[in-house]
Amino acid sequence: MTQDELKALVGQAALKYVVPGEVVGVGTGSTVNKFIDALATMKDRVPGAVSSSNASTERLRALGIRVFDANEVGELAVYIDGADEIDGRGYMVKGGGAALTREKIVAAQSRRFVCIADESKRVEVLGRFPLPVEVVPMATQRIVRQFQAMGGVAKVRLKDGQPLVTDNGQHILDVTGLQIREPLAFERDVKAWPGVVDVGVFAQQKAAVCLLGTSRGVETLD
Ligand code: ABF
Repeated sequence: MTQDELKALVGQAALKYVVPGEVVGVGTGSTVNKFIDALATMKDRVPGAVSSSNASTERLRALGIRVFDANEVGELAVYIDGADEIDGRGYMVKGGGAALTREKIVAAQSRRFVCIADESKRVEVLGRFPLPVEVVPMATQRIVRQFQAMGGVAKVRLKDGQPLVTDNGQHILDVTGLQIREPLAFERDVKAWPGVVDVGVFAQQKAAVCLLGTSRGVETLD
């Protein structure tokens, strides 16, 4: 099966975690787009969704699924989102789609985080994928130096030759050269650096369940 077919497989499989009658938390990325397309087949059975990005909001609305502001609803039953890397404990690197801050907010508002990914995202140790960090631009160089001090190389993510601006109006650093063996401590420490809006390590808000698309079918890690 192609990677796209594996993403569709897990996007469809995630439907069984959607609670009829409840608003759904929706992440960002190409795998989540497959879930959104699948969710449209049962849109009459849910009131709508809370979205983690403008991109997901546009796709949901285009398919006739109502999008609520996070402050309009209470706790969500489930949050469905992808990942760039996931280790054996359900800790993840996320943010390849530049939506990590809102993804973590919606994940925190949800009772159950269900991660959907193709098997290429499974790693032993987090860090091979460049770690996304959302930063306030004025703090960029200081944060670059802090990552340098731990052996990381941080680069501002560009779009059309200019710094990418997130949905929150901030910038993204992508950090290579890290091996994140203690995701909980790493997330806690980096999140505390002045100027860091959020870091793309999801350890506090890790997935309760991971649906992994493999050539043998969907593997459920929980
Ligand atoms: C999103 O899903 C991002 O945090 C993560 O980068 C992305 C994975 O994208 P894709 O499903 O397109 O591989 O949650």
